[in-house]
Amino acid sequence: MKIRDGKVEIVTGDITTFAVDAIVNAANSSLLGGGGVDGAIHRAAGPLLYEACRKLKGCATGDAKITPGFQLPAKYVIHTVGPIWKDGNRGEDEKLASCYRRCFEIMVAEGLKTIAFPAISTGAYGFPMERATRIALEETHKFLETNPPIEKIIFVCYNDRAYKCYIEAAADILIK
Ligand code: AR6
Repeated sequence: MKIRDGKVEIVTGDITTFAVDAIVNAANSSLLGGGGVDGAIHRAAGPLLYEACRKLKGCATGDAKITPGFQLPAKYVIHTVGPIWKDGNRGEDEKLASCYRRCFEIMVAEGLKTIAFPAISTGAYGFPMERATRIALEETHKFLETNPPIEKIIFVCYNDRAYKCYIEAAADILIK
């Protein structure tokens, strides 16, 4: 589904197959790989991604760091570290919002035009999908209000439940 004159797209699929300027990785603070989307990205990018990540010396929760995409169709990977969900009262919302803001900041700083996000923190880290999608789209809305020089923000949903959550949140937040 395309929203905001095509600037935002919500799709289902595997993020490792997207030929965009940058795909976002839902990493952990070591940046040395793991399961889920992180594992899939490292497998598809090849061993040079691990070497590049090693040089970054980790990443704080809510922050993001960029590497090349190596064998991926995407030119770059922006690695961000989402919060681990506890009970919603430990700053999880703000930390997740910060992940999106930092990815957008890096995107603009590097002159990137197209980006694809997975649903950060909603797998192994246990962040409730509906709440996470609202945060993702609220930050996207705020970012687009600044008229950034970008072409496309894609939300890649791994299953139909995630897709439904994004579409419902988009109806409230992006289609006003
Ligand atoms: N494309 C798009 N989305 C995907 C893909 C894919 N190929 N694979 C999974 N997802 P997760 P987290 C979705 O667990 O919760 C790792 O071990 C998945 O359905 O990958 O931020 C890291 O190293 C879910 O909705 O990331 C960390 O230790 C979303 O991506 C930890 O997991 C995020 O799930 C990070 O946990």
